[in-house]
Amino acid sequence: MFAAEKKLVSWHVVVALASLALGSLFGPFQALEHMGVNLYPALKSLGIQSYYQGLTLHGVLNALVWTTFFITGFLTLTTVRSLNRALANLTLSWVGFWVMVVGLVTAAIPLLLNQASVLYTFYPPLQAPWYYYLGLTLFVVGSWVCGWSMIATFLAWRKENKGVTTPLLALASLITMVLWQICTLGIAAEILGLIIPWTTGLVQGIDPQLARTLFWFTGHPLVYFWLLPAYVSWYGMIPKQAGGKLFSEPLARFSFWLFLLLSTPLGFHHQYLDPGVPAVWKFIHAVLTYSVFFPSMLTAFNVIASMEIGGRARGGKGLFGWLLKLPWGDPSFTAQALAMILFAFGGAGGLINASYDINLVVHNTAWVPGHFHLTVGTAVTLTFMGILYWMLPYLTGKALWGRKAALWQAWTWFVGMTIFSRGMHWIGLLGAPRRTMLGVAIQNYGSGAWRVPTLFVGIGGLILLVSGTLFFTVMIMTAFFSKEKAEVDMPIAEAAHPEAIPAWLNNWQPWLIGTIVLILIAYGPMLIELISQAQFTSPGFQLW
Ligand code: HAS
Repeated sequence: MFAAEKKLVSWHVVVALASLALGSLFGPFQALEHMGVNLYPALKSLGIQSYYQGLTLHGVLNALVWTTFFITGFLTLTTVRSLNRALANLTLSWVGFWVMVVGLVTAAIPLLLNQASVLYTFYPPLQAPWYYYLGLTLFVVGSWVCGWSMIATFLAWRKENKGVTTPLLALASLITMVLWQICTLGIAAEILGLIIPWTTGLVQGIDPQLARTLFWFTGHPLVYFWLLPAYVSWYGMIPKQAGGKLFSEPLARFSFWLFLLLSTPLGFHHQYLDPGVPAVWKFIHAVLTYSVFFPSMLTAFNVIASMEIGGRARGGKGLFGWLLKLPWGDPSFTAQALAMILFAFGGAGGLINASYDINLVVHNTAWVPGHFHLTVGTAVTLTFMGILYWMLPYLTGKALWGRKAALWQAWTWFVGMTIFSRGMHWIGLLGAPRRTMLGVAIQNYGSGAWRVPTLFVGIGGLILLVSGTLFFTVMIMTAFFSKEKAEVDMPIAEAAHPEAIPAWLNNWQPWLIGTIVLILIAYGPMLIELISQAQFTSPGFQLW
């Protein structure tokens, strides 16, 4: 069933994994550098000229490419499988895929030539060649097209199924893609309206404040574009994998709608220290940031309750006995459960970042990468790895090779990331800047207090290298060398209380209107002011 869609999604997975393989390779180099062992000079013969080129490749390939290719593939699969309907226009999905690939190749050339070492946030006035930004644009447009194909499929299904409630997996997947379509308008405006005219010489300068604001219009909801596919699995699949049922389906739907409503209008929490944004707007976005914390708390409650149902159905007794009965021998479940545990810490760190005054202590320090390695680096990436432990057999029809190795992989990622991010948070609190060669700083300034946390960073990075190697070994062995056949289906969870879903949780209109109105309120006046006062004066800089 869905053979054509499986082929399409397999190609998404191939590109995603190739990006993760190359991108994550730089992680241990960075971690070792922080520990005082700088191996970057040895990479020069391979064409990697500096720490910053490596860091840009690490950020772009992991945070942007691995995630987006995986997500567009995975959500296509969850949509068709849960609607039980083939894609309405398979060609459109292939077009989306190839536009993404062309965009990736176009952007990869200047990256590999060390012409675009502008880090993954590409803040002006750092400047890369215009075709780097063109590549990024094509990449995003390709992902839009993949989303349009999902929406077209949903509309065709809706015509054939009038009045039927949309299945949870499809609804959650579509909400995620719609969120993406809305939020990427920010970087589309930044790149097409400011950066490309500036890099092609049509205008002489750029306004960095306006560019940053447009970037974070997309940059914050981007993190929910990464997170929500993990939530699709935590709500829609993990209850079944745990042997139970989804505790509350209406609550799950409510959480996804809240993410659509609240993810975008809070980007100023990344700009608390930007002088060009008045304090009142920062305050409004701080309040909204605390409101987007709420659907994650609903998720924590609902997902843990669902796992408890599973643990008890498997014979677990007492207050916590059910925890031991969960399927800890299943690498797909274990990877995702461990991802959730570390997300609780990453989320708590997010609340610290979100606080206007405490942010002054952590902003632009190593604390921030400590935070996002627990969130996108673990909650998201380890969940996607866990998903692949059932999805690769589902796509290839081959049994997972090396279940034990996969289990070791999940645990080593958990342990490695715990140690690594502990070190990063710690050294950040000691004032170590992010995106900086700390080994050099330690040698020059001899800061003794940084010694132990940087050791944590290096050791954590090495454990993650072991984990990454195990992961790719399992993937390659399963795809190419597994002899055993396997009939695997997508694990779709049932609702524990299959009560009727209230109409307001199945209706796009009020949520879409609410989303647009809230964005206009939270961004409109400030964008008008920034645009009307824009100074296109800053030249481009190439500091590497
Ligand atoms: Fe963040 C910076 C605030 C979530 C990613 N964030 C970043 C950056 C990235 C990032 C990449 O307010 C750096 C950007 C850059 O390069 O400059 N973040 C938050 C807040 C949340 C949050 C309030 N972030 C995420 C997620 C990310 C992510 C998710 C990626 C996927 N973040 C900030 C702020 C900054 C920031 C500021 C700017 C800092 C600065 O100064 O630059 C919240 O959404 C978090 C809510 C989540 C929770 C956790 C709920 C727990 C769950 C699991 C429960 C299950 C359990 C398992 C415990 C409160 C759902 C039980 C297990 C069993 C076995 C039973």
